[in-house]
Amino acid sequence: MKVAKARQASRWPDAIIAWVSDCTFCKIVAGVLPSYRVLEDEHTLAFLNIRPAAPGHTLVVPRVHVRDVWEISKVSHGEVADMVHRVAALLKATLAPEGVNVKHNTGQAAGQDVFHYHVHVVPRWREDGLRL
Ligand code: D5M
Repeated sequence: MKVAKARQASRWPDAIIAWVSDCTFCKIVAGVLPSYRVLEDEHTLAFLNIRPAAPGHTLVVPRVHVRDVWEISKVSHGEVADMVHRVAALLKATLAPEGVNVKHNTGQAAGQDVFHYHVHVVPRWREDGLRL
């Protein structure tokens, strides 16, 4: 069931809608799937990646379900960008990386695996051997 349609069609609480949704990140946002929350605000959530490319690899998502960069609104994109900026600062202060990758995949062809818009924030160190 598509979350946006379910929201329009009912007055069910978000957690129940997320429970019946097939979207993993909607479930995380609603708290019906566990995650390690790094930061959150009214519009966005940042949590640790379950398959981290590096220590501190964080994902930033809008709370609303939106598929990819082609679907996300300009406003929501700005809110996610703001949270990415905060997460990058937090990672710098806590893990002291020498760099950071900020990355988004849209579409299977580009490597998108979870179809709820998300941005990867990956701390980097010289010679960490990562190929992102
Ligand atoms: O990245 C999707 C990312 O989502 C991938 O790196 C794993 C991560 N993932 C998948 N399920 C979970 C849960 N349950 N918690 C945290 N992280 C998760 P993509 O850009 O779509 O390839």
